[in-house]
Amino acid sequence: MSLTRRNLLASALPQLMLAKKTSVEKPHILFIAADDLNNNLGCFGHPIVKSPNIDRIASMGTRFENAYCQFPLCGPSRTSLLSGLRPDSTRILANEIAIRDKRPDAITLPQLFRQNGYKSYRYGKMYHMNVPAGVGSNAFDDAESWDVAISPPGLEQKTPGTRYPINTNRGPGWVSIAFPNDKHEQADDRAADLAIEAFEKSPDKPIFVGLGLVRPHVPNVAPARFYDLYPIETIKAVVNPPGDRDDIPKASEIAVNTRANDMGMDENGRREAIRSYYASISYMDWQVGRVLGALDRLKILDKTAIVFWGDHGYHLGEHHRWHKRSLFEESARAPLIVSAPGYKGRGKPCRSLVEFVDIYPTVAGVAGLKPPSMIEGQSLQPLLDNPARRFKSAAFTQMFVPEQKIEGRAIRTDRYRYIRWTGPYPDEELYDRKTDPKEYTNLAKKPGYEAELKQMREILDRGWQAARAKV
Ligand SMILES: [Ca+2]
Repeated sequence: MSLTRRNLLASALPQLMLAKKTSVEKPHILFIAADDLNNNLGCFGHPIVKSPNIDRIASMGTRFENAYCQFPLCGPSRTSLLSGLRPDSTRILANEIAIRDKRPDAITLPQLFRQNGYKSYRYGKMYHMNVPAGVGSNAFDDAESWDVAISPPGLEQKTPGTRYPINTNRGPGWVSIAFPNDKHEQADDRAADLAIEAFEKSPDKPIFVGLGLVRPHVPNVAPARFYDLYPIETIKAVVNPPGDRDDIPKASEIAVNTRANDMGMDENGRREAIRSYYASISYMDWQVGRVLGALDRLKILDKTAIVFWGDHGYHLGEHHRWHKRSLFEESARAPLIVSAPGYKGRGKPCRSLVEFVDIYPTVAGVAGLKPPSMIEGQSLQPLLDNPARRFKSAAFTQMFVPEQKIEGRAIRTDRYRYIRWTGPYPDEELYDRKTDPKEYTNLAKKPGYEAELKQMREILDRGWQAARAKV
C-alpha cells in the first residue's frame, strides 16, 4: 500500500514539477528580426555557415523549414507581418510607406501587447529603414507600436578596415569590410546593448522587446574574426546551368531590378560577396548570443518567448541574382524560429507550409492574447507542440513593380512553385520541386503539364482563405 503510494508520488512528482516550470502565462517576448537573411544558417542545414546562437534558439523551439514571406522586400514584408495583414490588405507594396498611411485602423503586434499591459521596446530596424542611408533614422516607424523606440546610428560603409573586392559598382552600400576589433561602432551593437538593458531593468515584469538587426544586409561590415571563419578557398560560387535564364519571364527579370546578371561580378567577386554575407550572418548571430547570454544571466530564459525571423530571403547567385524581389524559393522563403515556454516540439524541425502572417497570432497566442479579428494569419501554436502536423495547403507570396505595374503572385505547395505575372508582360512559371529543387526548368513553357497548371491556377485563384489549415 505505502509502496504503491510512493510509486505514485515518484511518478507524478516530476510531471507536476515540469508542468509548473513550463507554464509561463505571461512570458517576456524577444522578437528578433534580421535583414536580408536567407536560410543559410547552421540550424537549417547549411554546411559551413556558423550561427551557434540562432541554432540555440532552434534547439529550444521549433524551426520552420518551409516558412514564406508575403512579399520579398523589406517594407511590404515587415508591415504585413507586424500587422498580421497581407500586402493586399495593408496596400503597402513598396518601401518607404508607413503602416498608418494606409491602415490607420491596424492594431500591430507590439501595439496589441501594449494594450494588454506589456511595455514594448524597439531597438533598430523593425519597420522599413533604408540600409545603410537610413540607419539611425525613425522614418517609416509606427509610434503606436512602441513605448520606447530607438534607432541607433552606425558607421556602416564608413567603417575603417580591410575592403574585400566584391567587384561591383552598385552604390555605396555594396561593400565588404573587415574591421580589426570588436569596437562598438555598428547599429546592431548598440541595439543589442539596449535590448539587454531593457531586460536588466525589467526581469520580473514581462516586456516585449523588438530587436531589429540590420545585418546581413549590405554593407557587409563585420569584425575580421568573422571573416576568418570563412577562408576564401572554402567558398564556392553558385553554378547555374547554361541557358537557365532563357525560360524566366521578362516580368520576373524586371522585378529583380536589373540585378540579374551577377551584378557584373566575376567569379572571384561572387565568392568574396558570398564570404562577406556569411561573415555578416555570424556577426549578427553573435549579437543574438549577447542577448541570450543576458537572459541566461538574469535567469529569465525559460520565461521568455523568442521569435527569430528574417524579413525575406536573398539570392546569392542563383539564377545569376544577387537580390530579393524575386518569387523564386531563395527569395520567398525565409528563416522563422519560435521558442516559447511550455511547448513540446523543442529542437524539432517543422516542414509544414507556414506564412509570415502567421507570426502575429502565434506570438499573441503564446502570451495568451487574443488577436483582432481583422488579421489574416493562423497561430502556429499547434505546430509548436506537434511539428509533424500538416498545416496550410499553400503559401502565398506576391510582388509588385510600381513603375511598370507588373504584378507577380506565387504559390508554394508541398510539391510545386507556381507563379503568375500580370501587367505588360503576362506570363507563368511552374517548377516541380521534387525533381527540380533549384527551380531551373520552367514547366509552364513545356507541353504535358496542363493538368498541373490547371490545378495550380485554381489554388492561386481560390486564394489564401481556401488554403488555410484545418485546426
Ligand atoms: Ca530556368
